[in-house]
Amino acid sequence: MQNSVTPTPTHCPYCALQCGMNLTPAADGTVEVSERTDFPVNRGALCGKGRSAPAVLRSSVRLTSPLVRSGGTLVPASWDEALDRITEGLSRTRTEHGPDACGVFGGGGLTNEKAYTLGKFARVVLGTSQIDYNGRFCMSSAAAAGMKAFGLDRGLPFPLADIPKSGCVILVGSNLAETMPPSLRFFNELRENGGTLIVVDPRRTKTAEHADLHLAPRPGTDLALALGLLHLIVAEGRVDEAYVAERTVGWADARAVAMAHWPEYVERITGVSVPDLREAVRLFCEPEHAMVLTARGPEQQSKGTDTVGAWINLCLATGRAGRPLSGYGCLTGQGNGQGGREHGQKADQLPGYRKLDDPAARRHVAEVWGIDPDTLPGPGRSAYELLDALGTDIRSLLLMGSNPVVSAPRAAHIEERIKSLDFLAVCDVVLSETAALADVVLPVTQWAEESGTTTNLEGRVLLRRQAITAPEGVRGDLEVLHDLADRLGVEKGFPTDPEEVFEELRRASAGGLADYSGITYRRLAEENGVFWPCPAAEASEDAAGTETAEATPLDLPGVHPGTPRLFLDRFATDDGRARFVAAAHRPIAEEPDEEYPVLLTTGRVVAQYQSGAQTRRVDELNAAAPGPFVELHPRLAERLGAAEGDPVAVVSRRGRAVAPARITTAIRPDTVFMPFHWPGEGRANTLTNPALDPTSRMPEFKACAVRLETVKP
Ligand SMILES: Nc1nc2c(c(=O)[nH]1)N[C@H]1C(S)=C(S)[C@@H](COP(=O)(O)OP(=O)(O)OC[C@H]3O[C@@H](n4cnc5c(=O)[nH]c(N)nc54)[C@H](O)[C@@H]3O)O[C@H]1N2
Ligand SMILES: Nc1nc2c(c(=O)[nH]1)N[C@H]1C(S)=C(S)[C@@H](COP(=O)(O)OP(=O)(O)OC[C@H]3O[C@@H](n4cnc5c(=O)[nH]c(N)nc54)[C@H](O)[C@@H]3O)O[C@H]1N2
Ligand code: SF4
Ligand SMILES: [Mo]
Repeated sequence: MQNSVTPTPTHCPYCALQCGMNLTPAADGTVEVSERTDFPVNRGALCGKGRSAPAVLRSSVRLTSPLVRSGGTLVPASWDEALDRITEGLSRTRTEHGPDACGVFGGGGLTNEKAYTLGKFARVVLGTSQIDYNGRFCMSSAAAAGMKAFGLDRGLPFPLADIPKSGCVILVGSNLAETMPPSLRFFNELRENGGTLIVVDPRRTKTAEHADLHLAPRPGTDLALALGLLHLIVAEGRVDEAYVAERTVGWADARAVAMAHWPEYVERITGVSVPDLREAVRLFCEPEHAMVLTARGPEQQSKGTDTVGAWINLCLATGRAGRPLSGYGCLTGQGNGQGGREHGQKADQLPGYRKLDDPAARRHVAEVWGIDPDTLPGPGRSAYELLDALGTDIRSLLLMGSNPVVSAPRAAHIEERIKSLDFLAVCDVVLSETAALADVVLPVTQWAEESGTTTNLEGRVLLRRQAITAPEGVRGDLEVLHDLADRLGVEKGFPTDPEEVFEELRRASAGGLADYSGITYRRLAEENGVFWPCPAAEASEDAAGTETAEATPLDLPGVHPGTPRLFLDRFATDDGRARFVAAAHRPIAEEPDEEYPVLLTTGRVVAQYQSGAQTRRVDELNAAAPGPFVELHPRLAERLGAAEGDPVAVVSRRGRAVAPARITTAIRPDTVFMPFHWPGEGRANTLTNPALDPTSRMPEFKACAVRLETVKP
């Protein structure tokens, strides 16, 4: 902590870029953000959310006292009373219904230390298998596809700085000009260097405006699109046969599936013309290096895992994975979307990206935790399934770092499930829509008020440093978990110092896929982040077939430099080869019909973040993005009889939402788009379909059937 005028170098609380910034506390109690140019991801640039993040530190918008429900309303209470109430609530559920009736729900915004401790708390203190987190709604399909294809899942297998040196990048369903604005620079530099950018999005987004080629498929048809491109790659003789033979498995089956997807058939399914398909193949295949990057567009589908697999196939067939300046990557979303899924808050995982059903993994982690491996619960339900079981199988819930009343699919139903709980405790910095339903709300410290590590979309582990002192009345999440563990009879093993937690996490992750054992707070501070896997010196066998970093200040014998680039020698599978997937096109879970003839897709705008719990409390962001809207094509608007700004009702089988029309030719005429940042009447998730991907358990946020109605004033 620093109180002098020296700025503290730290990182933004929001998205997966984890932009570097400097914070300086001012005399009037506010905090000033200034440029931090030494961090290579953003080199000083910030988006409006990052610049205005200190506004959420003000006491006027945040919680500064615990709240407990009394006579139906939430009233301020002491920490002791609030913690006692949570202890009682959880203990009663456990006694009456067994440990699995206690649920825990986490978030990809939590630091590695918090995510790790939350997973340990669930399994060791509560003894429950019922823990999952909002990352399941985020990039879980890409994670599953990456594991299948490469044996390892890390957002990008290379630093962002490699992008300008590649020859072509296909961005599938990412609107990074709005969702990660400082990253646009890398794509503009790619084009300045003579490379090309292809954007695949049903809307001509701000990102698509920077593209050399924009393909606008019908939502939910990315799998067919990738198969059509692979078909042309084969038909035009562009397969790298030597690479396929040497470094992959499963080509014959993948090839057979692709050959059944003729360009004309794919055009009919996707709406992307055959000449555009051919042009995309030419741009992708001609340069020596090329990349495919996916984001939520193709991933948030009930076939997201196969869809991402089909895009990975394009890299494999053309020899563009595990080679310099080439490869497949997923643009993770939340500040710690990557690390949050590696250290044990996911239903089926233990720290270090270990599997909960692997006996060796259980033994290793149980030893670090000082428990008998037989007492470790098994895998639990996925996020939507967990929320759907609230009030029935799961009677009490501890929630940290998510606002599902706004962000879960089929949100009105989930809101009812939450209300039917016997007991709900929420730790948050603000009174979110979900916190407002709780029996106990605990006010916690925020990014600038505490230290901790996050892992950005490049797999770069970073140190966020405390820059200011938290206001009186709030406590850290780690302190909350420590105090609850203590009250629930586990006095040891829940330290409140993040560095102490990290030291334990290092040991727990040692030897796992996401090995952090060679990383220390000191290194993170000195090296501007370290890429995992980074085993401790004595175990520095190269797990992932990787190239190690350029010389660093700590490039000493016995110190592993970290792994900026993965798979250059071999993939992380047992035999070192990547796996093709062979999956044919299939429709979305809910195709439009006579009653619901239009497709709804959902996503983000630049000035709001997620459920909006934080950013809806910042005036300048609200001025830029004041509320929900329904984006629709002029032809659809005309048929409906709606003019710009008219309220439009969007109705699905799950419910009805109303928001003003925003009419634009930038969207397909068969599709409407709604951002999901707002609660209430305009809540997009009232409409969305919780159909789940069979592997990743990701809900289909990106496509469902709706009808539009005008609303009488
Ligand atoms: N401003 C802002 N930035 C954010 C966030 C935020 O809430 N606000 N959230 C952060 C998080 S957690 C995440 S996960 C990332 C998300 O980052 P992105 O994935 O870039 O965000 P989205 O807007 O959800 O989706 C991207 C695009 O997918 C398109 N799309 C819709 N359906 C389909 C489809 O079927 N196929 C294809 N190919 N595209 C489709 C949408 O039109 C949209 O433009 O952003 C991070 N950054
Ligand atoms: N329709 C539709 N729905 C979507 C999506 C979509 O594209 N379309 N995208 C999905 C995706 S990708 C995501 S990631 C989810 C995100 O949706 P949510 O999971 O709701 O994410 P946030 O709004 O970031 O919620 C984080 C909450 O935790 C609080 N918080 C922040 N930091 C901390 C902390 O350190 N400790 C504690 N205890 N609390 C903290 C914040 O104030 C906020 O209330 O939404 C999903 N929902
Ligand atoms: S792009 Fe992401 S990390 Fe960077 S300032 Fe904006 S929200 Fe923060
Ligand atoms: Mo996300």
